[in-house]
Amino acid sequence: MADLIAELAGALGEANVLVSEQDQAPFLTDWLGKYRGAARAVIRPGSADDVAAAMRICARHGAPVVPQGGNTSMSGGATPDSSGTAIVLSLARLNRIRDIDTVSNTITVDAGVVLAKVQQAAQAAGHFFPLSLGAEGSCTIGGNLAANAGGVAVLRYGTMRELTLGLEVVLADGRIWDGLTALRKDNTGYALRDLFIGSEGTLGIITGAVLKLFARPHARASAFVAVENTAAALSLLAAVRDRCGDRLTAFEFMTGECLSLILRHIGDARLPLSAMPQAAVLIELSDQDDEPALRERLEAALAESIESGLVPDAAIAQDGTQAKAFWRIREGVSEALVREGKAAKHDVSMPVSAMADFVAAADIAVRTVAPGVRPIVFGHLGDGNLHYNLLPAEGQAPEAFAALAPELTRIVHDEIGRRRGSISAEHGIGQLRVSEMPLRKAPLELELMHQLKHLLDPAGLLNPGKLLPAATRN
Ligand code: FAD
Ligand code: 2HG
Ligand code: ZN
Repeated sequence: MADLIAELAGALGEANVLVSEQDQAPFLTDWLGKYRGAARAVIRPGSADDVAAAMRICARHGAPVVPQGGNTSMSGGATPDSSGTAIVLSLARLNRIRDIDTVSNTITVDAGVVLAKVQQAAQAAGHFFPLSLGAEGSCTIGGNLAANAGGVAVLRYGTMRELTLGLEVVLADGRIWDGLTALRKDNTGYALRDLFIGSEGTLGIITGAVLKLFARPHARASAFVAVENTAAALSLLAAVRDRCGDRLTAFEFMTGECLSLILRHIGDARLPLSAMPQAAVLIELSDQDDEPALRERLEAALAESIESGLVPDAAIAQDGTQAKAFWRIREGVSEALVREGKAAKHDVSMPVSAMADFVAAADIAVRTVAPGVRPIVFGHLGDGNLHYNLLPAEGQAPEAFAALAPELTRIVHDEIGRRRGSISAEHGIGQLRVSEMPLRKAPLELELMHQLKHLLDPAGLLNPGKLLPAATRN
């Protein structure tokens, strides 16, 4: 059999098969700097047909394939293991907007298109694509789909799954499934699309997608609101929802510790309140009304909460620049955490009604085991999704904290289990959580997942070591 690398170079062109250490380097570590892998080659196909050809070659050679989009995974999902046997398949060259249909309200794109480019294309066509997250300048639609990304507008528009109508997927054996339909109603059997969304590159390589477009909101109103704790934030959520209904687009929570961290590390972040609060919420409304009317509505909702004593302080953005400054704070959290040190990260979800109790219980439990540990808690409160990050106690050696981290994670996830929550709300299982799957998933659920994996990838070549633990493979 001809050499794997030579065959790939023959199919994709030598320039699209990267073998040198220097060329491969950016593809072999993750955004958080937690994982470092090795690869036989990084390949850069330019079309779905190229991906299919590459998959056929890899299947013949039994070479594992790690799909990679923008490489912003928070769970090490796009980083190969250290064996050096994998082919990293970058979708970056599949970067075309294929079609915008303003009657059907859909946009059809290659999987490697960067999210921000899709947002811009939708806007240029007078429409709106609502997925929005801190990494939107570099993450790709394929990665968003494979991770079923959430972000800051899920409250109103749903996760990536809810924003998707059709998919094009290259299977492990190189066949192309053309499921690029733009149908909003199709009851002709199992929803294969939904199988691939959230599959983290373990069932197929997504090469294209039909996404939903929405009416572009004409008005936005944003407020940065102090609250005393998670329970107060939840009461505020109910009050704002009651007053503003579906206009409520984002409701992002941050504790005071989280805000202090951001101000310490993000140079251009400024707190828009008179003093550091116990916690704060960034609220955004959007609709088709005019902006002053929407701002008035938000002001009225907040005035009631200020009067009732629920809200000690609040700032309402008077223009787009101020609103942007509010969002700069929220979007600086991940970067601030990285600058502070290695956090034990948790991306958990639970019923919204359980959140205040969860935070109180988890804070006590982790402090019992690790006195001085610093919980940095923030997230998408309206979705029942918190990012419960733990930083070492001041002055604690990183190695000492790293040794404690698995126990802290067990404690946090036990609290989540008690509330029937999930140990991954939006970042995926990747390699970060894979060993916890047998503990946190019902055996029947895991068995069915393994059977589906076996059906679509019998040789186990697609993103091995991610999502499904090898030890429980049937
Ligand atoms: P990658 O990191 O390249 O890959 C992610 C996973 O998808 C991997 O398992 C990979 O193998 C697989 N994959 C990639 N492309 C394909 C494809 N075409 N076909 C099949 N599998 C593929 N996530 C949220 O949900 N909400 C947030 O608010 C959020 N904020 C973030 C903020 C920052 C600063 C960062 C760094 C990350 C954030 N993330 C968030 C995490 C991450 O999930 C998203 O950034 C994004 O969805 C990943 O897209 P990507 O193109 O970078 O995918
Ligand atoms: C966010 O909501 C992301 O900002 C990243 O999901 C969360 O860094 C994190 O823990
Ligand atoms: Zn998030």
